[in-house]
Amino acid sequence: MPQAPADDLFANDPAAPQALPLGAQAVLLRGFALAQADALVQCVQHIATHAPWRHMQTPGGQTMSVAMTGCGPLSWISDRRGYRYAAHDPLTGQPWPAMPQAFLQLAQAAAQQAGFAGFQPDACLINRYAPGARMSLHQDRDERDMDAPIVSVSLGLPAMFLWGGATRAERPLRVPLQHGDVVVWGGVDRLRFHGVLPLAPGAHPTTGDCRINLTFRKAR
Ligand code: MD3
Ligand code: FE
Repeated sequence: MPQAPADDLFANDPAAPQALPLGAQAVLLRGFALAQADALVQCVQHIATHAPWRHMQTPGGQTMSVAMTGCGPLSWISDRRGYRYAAHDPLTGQPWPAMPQAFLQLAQAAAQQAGFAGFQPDACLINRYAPGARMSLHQDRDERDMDAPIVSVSLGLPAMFLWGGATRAERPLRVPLQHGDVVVWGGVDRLRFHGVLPLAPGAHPTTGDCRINLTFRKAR
């Protein structure tokens, strides 16, 4: 048997930690959530029984292709009146479901790993991409505390992420995101433009025919 070179020893080990810098204060933690992924998806399904998936309207009157729900004290909503964080789900009139311990622990562990100790998210927006769903280039600037990072967890089908610059004009890099990947970005990278290309169809053992993305934020 030919011997694998020493630097390839972990090439096929899904548990091998890999931190890929995307910017001065943005890092992709490949597979960071893999061990918890099934449990996270079960939590998402439970959350969606209380706060159903919905396609929000933009202030311009477009219907978003991504279905959303959320949990935590706050979650992000959009309608014809604008974007904002809200304590209640406008569909049910109820408070958002509580943030599961497993969500909070993972978000805090990832933030710490990326150099943002003490991250206390108060909002988790949950995005569901069916084939063809996309997110056009935007900045996340509805949070009051721009010093806190955002932690993103990718589950299920892979997606091509667009990692842009400080202005819309900068041509974005393409970053493939896979099941279990976690991205943390803050500081000087906090206001970068970003988006997601239309999801390709496929089948994933954990999520079936979709991609789910969790984003943890400090909104207030
Ligand atoms: C990866 N969501 O909800 S995750 C959003 O995949 C949002 O659903 C996207 O943008 C999603 O506001 C993106 C967050 C993210 C942001 C910047 C990145 C992931 C990144 C930069 C490089 C790689
Ligand atoms: Fe975003």
